[in-house]
Amino acid sequence: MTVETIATQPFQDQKPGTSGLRKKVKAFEKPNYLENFVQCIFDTQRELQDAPLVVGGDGRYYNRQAIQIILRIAAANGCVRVVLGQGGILSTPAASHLIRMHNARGGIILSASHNPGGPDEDFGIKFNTPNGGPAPEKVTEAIYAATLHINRYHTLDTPDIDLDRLGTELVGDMVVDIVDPVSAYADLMEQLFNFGQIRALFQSGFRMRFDAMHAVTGPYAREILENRLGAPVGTVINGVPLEDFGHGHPDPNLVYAKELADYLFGADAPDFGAASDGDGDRNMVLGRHFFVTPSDSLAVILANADLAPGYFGRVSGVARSMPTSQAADRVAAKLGLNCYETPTGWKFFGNLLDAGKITLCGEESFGTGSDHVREKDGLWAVLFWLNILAARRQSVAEIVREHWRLYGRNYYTRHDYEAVDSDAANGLVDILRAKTATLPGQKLGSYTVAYADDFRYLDSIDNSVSDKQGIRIGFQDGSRIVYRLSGTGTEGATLRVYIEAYQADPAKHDLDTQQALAELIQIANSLAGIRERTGRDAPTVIT
Ligand code: VG1
Ligand code: CO
Repeated sequence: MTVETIATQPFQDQKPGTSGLRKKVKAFEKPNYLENFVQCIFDTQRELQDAPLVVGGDGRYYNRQAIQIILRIAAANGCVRVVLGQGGILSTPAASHLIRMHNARGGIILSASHNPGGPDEDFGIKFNTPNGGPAPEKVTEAIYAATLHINRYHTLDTPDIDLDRLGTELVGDMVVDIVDPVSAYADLMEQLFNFGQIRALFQSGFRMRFDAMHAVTGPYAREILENRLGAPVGTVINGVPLEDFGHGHPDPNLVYAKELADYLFGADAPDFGAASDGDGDRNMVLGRHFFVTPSDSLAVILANADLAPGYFGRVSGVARSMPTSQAADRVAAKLGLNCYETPTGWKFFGNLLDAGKITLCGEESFGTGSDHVREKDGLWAVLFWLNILAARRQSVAEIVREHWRLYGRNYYTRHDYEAVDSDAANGLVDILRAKTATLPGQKLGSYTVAYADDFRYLDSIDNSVSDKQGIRIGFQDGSRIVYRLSGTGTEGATLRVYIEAYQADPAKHDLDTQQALAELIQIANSLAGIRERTGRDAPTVIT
């Protein structure tokens, strides 16, 4: 088999963001765009040749074409074996699990996660390291540096392989093992949670709905919830993965998973509702007429971890991303567990998980996970909740309210301003950053600023430093306002404003969140001059 070496020109815009390189499909379809990036992965990660490489994606438009291109480049670069999900499909957590299970040297995951899919929408590619987690910044920076001066890539002149047939295919001399994307992952879940107890819960008449949003989790949820746990057929809705997610926005929040939210807040609401995103790593959890914020979900899971067999007596600590509410910190303090604050993005949890410093971790953006893989895991979180519900036999609302009585409530909201003019958004953050030095001690409304900075993270394991991770303004009573710009969008800029206040008094635990936080929201808007700078009167999405 002769390797072809093709001349190419660098692209200037291949810097990975919060979670890989995400662009419009049209950008990826440009000649050599994907090829360059993939070749740079091989140029910088030399060890990828020897052991298996795991490849799969969320099934969105361009997934199949991209996989054929990647397989040829992998073979031409001397990779000996690839483990590929059937049909080119792997949820992000399932890919992470396969990397670990096969002792792979890494993985390539194709997804733009919660961003819409289709010929005019988004695509993405991400490299994961042998621990199964998203590559840390030093790796993504090396790949990016290579993209800036690449002048050739290697490929083979071979026909496309059949991605749908389980078994072995050859691309040149490279073996491609096409595996069932679901079974190994479902087996792992069965080891972590008490499936017998959850089965009994369903038998008792407990009702739930899982909205797969026409994204990758459909087949996983059907196998686990309906086949292995005995939930009635039809529990999983929108369960067929589609290349454009049925024109939807596969982002499990109250705005984009409206069908599910309406059902859970309606007259015939079931006991439990959940949804996942495009690539299966996010989760939204709802009880009957009750929304659980992701920050609270992490805290409740931490407080109840002993109820799940895979976690009984072995939780060492927790980490949360900086903008995530401090609810989990309160549980960790009470239980005497380690607690870490990391920048936004799952890649920052990897070192802490690998070192055993933490067992559980989460982000306010509907991401929750543990050391079972090195990605956040949507279905895992849903199963953790089912395990808790099955063991405690209380409603979701009762469990969360009881949690607040015990630990206090961290009122929390995130306001997103999507597709804002990039210069305006950067200007807004620059001005805030400049203000931070003078803010401490100032009184804003009834709040006094305790500290203000641009978050800088020092990784306690490898001593790497990541700065400019978001403007934090902390008040004397523990309330916080955080501003940061999204690193996953593909159109203009997205400004995220995160607002949090702690309430210990149980008599004040049933307020509407936006009302409870009204004064802080006002302060956040005026301090940053959001209306004047972005021209927006209101956020695009409020969570
Ligand atoms: C967002 C979230 C972040 C998450 C990231 C990837 O990033 O805020 O918490 O880790 O998406 O999630 P940003 O930079 O847009 O705020 V996913 O489900 O895209 O892999
Ligand atoms: Co995702």
